[in-house]
Amino acid sequence: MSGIIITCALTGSIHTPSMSPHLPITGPDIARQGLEAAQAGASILHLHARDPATGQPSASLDHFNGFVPALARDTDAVLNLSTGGSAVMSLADRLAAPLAIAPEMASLNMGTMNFALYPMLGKERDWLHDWEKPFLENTDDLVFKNTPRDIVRILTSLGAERGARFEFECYDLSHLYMLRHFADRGLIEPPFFIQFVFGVLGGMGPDSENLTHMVRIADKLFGSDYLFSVLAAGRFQMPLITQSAAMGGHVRVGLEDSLTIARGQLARSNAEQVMKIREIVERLGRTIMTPDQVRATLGLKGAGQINA
Ligand code: KMH
Ligand code: ZN
Repeated sequence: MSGIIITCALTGSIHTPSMSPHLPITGPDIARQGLEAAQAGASILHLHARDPATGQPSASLDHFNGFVPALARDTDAVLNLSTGGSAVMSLADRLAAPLAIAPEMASLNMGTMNFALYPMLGKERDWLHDWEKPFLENTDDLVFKNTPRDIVRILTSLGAERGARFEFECYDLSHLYMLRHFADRGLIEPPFFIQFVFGVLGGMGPDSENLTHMVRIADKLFGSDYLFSVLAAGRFQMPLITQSAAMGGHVRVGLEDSLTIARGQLARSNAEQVMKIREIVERLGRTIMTPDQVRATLGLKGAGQINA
């Protein structure tokens, strides 16, 4: 089977500081964990920013600049900035830092959806920050807005005008048809790097049957014009990304998507998850792709073309 791309999503905007002491919050922490993840074999680093004082998801360019220049300097990994930010942010806020940095890659969420995080409230805990519990509670009335007009705005401003290519986040079957729609409009060029997202309440569930069906429909819609990767939330991460690797797909790990390394055991770092999936996929006979192999495969503009 072909080489395999390991993406690592370092911190995200889903988990809150009280859930794990290993979730990187400050610029130096994110930079250090990103370097370690790249050294462990991650060839794409998917990046969100946080307020270093409170751990809150942040759209601030200053907060992104707390780690992006260091990662650009110290790794050759592909830097992939989130345009999803946090579902509570406006699209203008979500786009501010990616437009300034003009990364090689960015995420692009292929549909408006519920993004319910309140099930993570679970057992009572000592919250480190006042914002955490209401942030999670209020996701019972939260819409993650990604209309066709929003998608065109991102494709135009970040893609056409700044040369970014995309990790298309597909949380549901319908998102594949939305992606096909934009291909039919000539607004996206293959190869399409499609991230199948499992286990977010509001998107499809983490059933292996859903993965095989997403591949079946993606094959029908995109033929050889796409590559698929898989991310899965929480305890479903390793089983589903292992299935992806066995099917010839690619994988995404990282504390953005799951805080654990095994059932009930917190991962001590992003790199620990990278090392675990690397061992699994190499035993399956897959070879890790280097960042430059990823650039050649996905048609990326090159690390020297970003503002970092
Ligand atoms: N948080 C993941 C479920 C984005 O950043 O734009 C999907 C994601 C979206 O990473
Ligand atoms: Zn993300």
